[in-house]
Amino acid sequence: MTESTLVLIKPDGVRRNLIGEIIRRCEQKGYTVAELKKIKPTRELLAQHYAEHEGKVFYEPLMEFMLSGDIVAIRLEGNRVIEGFRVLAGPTDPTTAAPGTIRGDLGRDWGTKVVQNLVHGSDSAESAARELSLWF
Ligand code: IDP
Ligand code: MG
Repeated sequence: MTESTLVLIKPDGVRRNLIGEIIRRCEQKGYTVAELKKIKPTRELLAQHYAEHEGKVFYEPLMEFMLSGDIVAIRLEGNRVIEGFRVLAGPTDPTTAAPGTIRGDLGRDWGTKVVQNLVHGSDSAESAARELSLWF
């Protein structure tokens, strides 16, 4: 059964003109861009999206970062795309993310309070369903 995941190109990716490069990697892998939009989300939407991180030290910097510019939201489709996009993205920390991954190839530590790592990808089927209904 084909599944969908939510991919966000975060404000750092949009500012650095990496929208095309990130989508290229998804398409080259064989996944399909089913829906796509460029938006400036509200704080309310982001608070729902990142509800699991409320109260953590990086929560407020994360909210400010995600509010700092446009975001591209994508519904990416394909068999096992939830797991597959997380592998394409690489782990959270771009300094140690392996070369070959989006975060490993395109990201680095910029000395900011929140890790700027270019993309978000849903981490489970439950998260994907919840997040897709928030953003689309
Ligand atoms: P993920 O994006 O790899 O799923 P999460 O743990 O869900 O990582 O965290 C959401 C976002 O919050 C990360 O992508 C990153 O931007 C930021 N973040 C997570 N952990 C830290 C941290 O320990 N310090 C600073 N920022 C963090
Ligand atoms: Mg996460």
